[in-house]
Amino acid sequence: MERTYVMIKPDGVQRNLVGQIINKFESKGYRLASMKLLRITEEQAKEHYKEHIGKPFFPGLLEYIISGPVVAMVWEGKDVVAAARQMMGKTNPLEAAPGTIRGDFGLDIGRNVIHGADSVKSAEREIAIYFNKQEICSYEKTLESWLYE
Ligand code: DAT
Ligand code: MG
Repeated sequence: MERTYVMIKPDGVQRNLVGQIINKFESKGYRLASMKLLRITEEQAKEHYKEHIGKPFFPGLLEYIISGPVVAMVWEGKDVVAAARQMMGKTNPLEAAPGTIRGDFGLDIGRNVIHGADSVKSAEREIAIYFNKQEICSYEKTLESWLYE
């Protein structure tokens, strides 16, 4: 069973999209393993987006991501890393397919509502930036026999 890191960005929180976004992951069948609302620090943001340090959009990205609270989540389930990326849609909301989160809720690449880890390795690294081990809940749900063959 895979685990991924998903984060509703400050614009998603401000625009009251938290419930709708969580609903998509829940109703798809993924299991919430942890969640919190937090204002991330500059240090966390730099660690999270370290691959983008030095790029022209980095200062704007940093300012945006620390500009208000985010909802940090850990979701578990079959192929959840790739599935979450598909559910989010392409990075630029104008290129994201209708029906995806960015496709339905966004307009601008610098206000694209949601983050999702791009690999199992990134997910592990990002989860460790925002959660400690005791905050990750391991449990089973009885309906899982109706989700998985
Ligand atoms: P993703 O969030 O789809 O993994 P990414 O890792 O390439 O995309 O970039 C991280 C974030 O940085 C992205 O969600 C929005 C911002 N970003 C990326 N490329 C950008 C660009 N060309 N102009 C402005 N912001 C950009
Ligand atoms: Mg990325």
